[in-house]
Order: sequence, then structure tokens, then C-alpha cells
Amino acid sequence: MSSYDEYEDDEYEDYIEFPQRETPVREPVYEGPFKSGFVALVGRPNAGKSTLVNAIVGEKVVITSPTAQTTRNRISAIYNEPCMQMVLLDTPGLHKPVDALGEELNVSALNALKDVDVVAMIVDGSAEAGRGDEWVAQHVAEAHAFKLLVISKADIINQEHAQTQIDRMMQYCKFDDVLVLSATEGFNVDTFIRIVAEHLPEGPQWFPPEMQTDQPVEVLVAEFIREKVLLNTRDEVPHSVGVIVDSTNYDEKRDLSSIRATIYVEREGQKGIIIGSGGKMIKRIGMQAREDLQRLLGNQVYLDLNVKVKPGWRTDAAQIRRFGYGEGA
Ligand SMILES: Nc1nc2c(ncn2[C@@H]2O[C@H](COP(=O)(O)OP(=O)(O)OP(=O)(O)O)[C@@H](O)[C@H]2O)c(=O)[nH]1
Ligand SMILES: [Mg+2]
Repeated sequence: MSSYDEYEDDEYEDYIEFPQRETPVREPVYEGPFKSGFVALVGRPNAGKSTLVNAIVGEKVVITSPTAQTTRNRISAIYNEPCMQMVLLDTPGLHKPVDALGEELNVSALNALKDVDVVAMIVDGSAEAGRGDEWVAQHVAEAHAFKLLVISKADIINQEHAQTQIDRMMQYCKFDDVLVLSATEGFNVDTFIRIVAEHLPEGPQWFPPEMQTDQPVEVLVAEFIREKVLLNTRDEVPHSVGVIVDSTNYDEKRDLSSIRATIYVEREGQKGIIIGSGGKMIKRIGMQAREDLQRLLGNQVYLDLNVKVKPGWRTDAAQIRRFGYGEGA
């Protein structure tokens, strides 16, 4: 691929758009007077919240990874049926914060409990429900909403273990209903939609039906790049990474989006890890991100990635907001 600057002529638009999707992802589960409302997905980091959101929407709109604290802002994903619009609030995992970023993430997740119609608390079925889950459940108990307990990752647990989790969680909060599901296998995802739909009020469409998320394209692009960093690096690196999209251009003639983005880390050593020997790692991250972005945008993508060091950005509230993470992002 030739240089980015070649595309800087007047044939491009200085913004890019999502392609419109017309095919419904599943048979509608609800029929009747139009219903619409909000469901917040909360829980500990790594519980499977974002994976469930993607399974419901039928498309990857939020990023997921085995690293705790993958999600950094509250994102609305929108699930549409002819008679219903369900707005899913994906939230950062609730945890004991160790820095300003962690505190921002908790505030953002806890605020999602306010003013929603349904709260779904996701508990990692493959782990032991512990004090962290108890703490989250206590917050859920205070919400004025229908409370659904979801035991996730049913594909890798047995029934007995799921029941133990349910019994323990019921001591922490009086949930109105319980569901065991697997987002990766699609097991009981329809049932989740059905239960939530039952408890949504009748109401208008809040978002245009072709919209799948409230996030601007630039935010999703930055998130998809950050996901590839998380999937390819370990230890301190994932938590120290922030991504900002510097520019996006769309060249209609070539049906090509040119994206320039910067990956920020906190230390020189982390920059070295992300670039890798002979630039191997950054190339791999770029290639994987490009594949995802092409699917997201529905056209060819030229991706120019840079890595910069910004010491201590995670402890600086102004920087956290600049990256768009945390509350109100
Ligand atoms: N086997 C199995 N793994 C799952 C399932 N759902 C999620 N996972 C895995 O669990 C890990 C965490 O999933 P996420 O969806 O990123 O979890 P999260 O709750 O959004 O995590 P945070 O954003 O960090 O709070 C990923 O590696 C997923 O692939 C499932 O149903 N089955
Ligand atoms: Mg998440």
C-alpha cells in the first residue's frame, strides 16, 4: 500500500460512516404494541458482559478480551425488532480501583444502574462468586428496576456449579429472575432478550432502527485497535494502553477509508513491546485491526498506526477524559 499522503486530495470526505445493515439478525422474539427501553449489563471485570452484548446485537459493536477491564466507557448498543427497541448499556467491570482510571470506570458503571428498566447482573459462571460479586449485587439491590441474574459461560461449567453460584448470589440480592447462558455458543441468548422484552415499557424508538451503537465511528475504530493490543500483549501493557484516532478520510472512488491513529503507552519499555522486534508486533496489531475495521466499515481500510509515550496518563483525570474513557465519554 502506498503512502497515506497520496490520499490527501479533494476526492475524499473527511469523515467515514457505518454501512447500513438491513438483514435482521434473528427471528423477532416479541410481537405487540411497540416497546422500548434500557437494560444495563453490570458485573465484575471479565464476566462476559461485552460478549453478551455482541451476541444480542449479532455483530461486534463492543470489544472483548480475556484481560480484566477491557471495557472503558459506557456504550449503548441497540437491538432492534419490528415491535421493539432495546438499548443495552455495556459497562466497565466493577472492581477495586487502583488508579484514577479505575475510579472513573466504576462511576461510569454504577451510574448505568440509574434510570434503566432492567438491570442484568452478569456473574462469570466459570469463576467462584466472591466478595466482589457481593459488592456489585449490593449496588444492584438498590436499583429501581427489574433485576435479572445471569450466570455466564454455560458452555464451560456444569449445572451443579451454576446452581451454587445462583444460591450464593441470591443471598446478596433478591433477583427477580435468573438465567444461565452462553454468549459464545448462543445458548439462551434469545431467552435473555425475551425476559428483558417482557419488562420493557411501551414507548417510542429512541434511535433510528439501522443504528447499532451510540458511539461515533472514531471511538469504535480506536476501540477495535485497542482490542488487538490487548489480545497480543500481557502483564502491565494492556492497562497502560490508550488509543486515539487522529484522522479519518474516505476516498469514494477507491471505496477506501484511510485512518491514522496513535497508541499511547506509559513507558518506553511498553512502546518497545508494542512495536516488537523489527516492527513485527505493530504490524500484526495493524493487520488484525484492519481486518476488523474493514468488516465494521464495509470497505477497504488503510491504517497508519503510531506509538507514543505519555507517562502517567491513567492517573490524570483530564487525560482520561481526553481518551474518552470513564463517565460521560
Ligand atoms: N467459554 C466462554 N467464554 C466466554 C463467554 N462469554 C465471554 N467469554 C470470554 O470471557 C472473556 C471476557 O469477556 P468480555 O465480554 O470481554 O467480559 P466483560 O465482562 O465485558 O469484561 P470487562 O469489559 O473487562 O468488564 C473473553 O475472553 C470472552 O471470550 C461464554 O459464553 N463462554
Ligand atoms: Mg466489557
